[in-house]
Amino acid sequence: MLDAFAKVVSQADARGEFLTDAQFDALANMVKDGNKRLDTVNRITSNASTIVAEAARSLFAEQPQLIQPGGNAYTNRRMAACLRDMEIILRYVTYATIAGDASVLDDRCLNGLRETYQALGVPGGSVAVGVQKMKEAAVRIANDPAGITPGDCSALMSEVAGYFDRAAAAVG
Ligand code: PEB
Repeated sequence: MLDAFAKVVSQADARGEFLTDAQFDALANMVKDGNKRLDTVNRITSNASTIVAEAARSLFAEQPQLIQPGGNAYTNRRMAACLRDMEIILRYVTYATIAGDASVLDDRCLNGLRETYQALGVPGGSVAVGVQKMKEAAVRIANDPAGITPGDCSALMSEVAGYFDRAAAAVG
């Protein structure tokens, strides 16, 4: 598990060289915009249940077979497992965002997840749709200019969106 700083250090050390200008600039920008990152993670974290509920409602409205008898979210046990899975994935997206690196998401959440779903008979494509819906809700909430010093968060929002896309691609 790496963060953006440890990643650059391990890359430089593998070459036996000092940090390159490009590596240094990327980290300097990350530090400069650090409050945006902290605010983003704070907002997603404190709205996690809203993000999961909104995405799940929208998924089940689009794919009602999931909540009908025989569906993979039918019965409260499966529904609870489904909501829990979405929350776990969202939690790892917040870890990747604060770290500025996807490795925690890859190593601790996504590695083997597709195979797990295949073994359980859970439709990975539907999980991927749920993750995309969490992305929409999370970016909307994180990027809301209300109640915060306004600024350009486009690069950070694409980074966050990229972590959701990575999760969706890992299971879909
Ligand atoms: C992954 N999910 C489930 C299980 C595991 C995971 C390991 C089996 C064990 C259990 O039921 O608890 N666990 C989860 C995860 C990590 C982890 C992401 C990462 C670290 O440790 N059903 C649907 C939707 C979808 C869904 C498409 C979006 O209809 C999910 C939610 N996951 C779902 C369901 C089960 C499950 C288990 C329904 C239960 C399957 C079953 O027992 O039939």
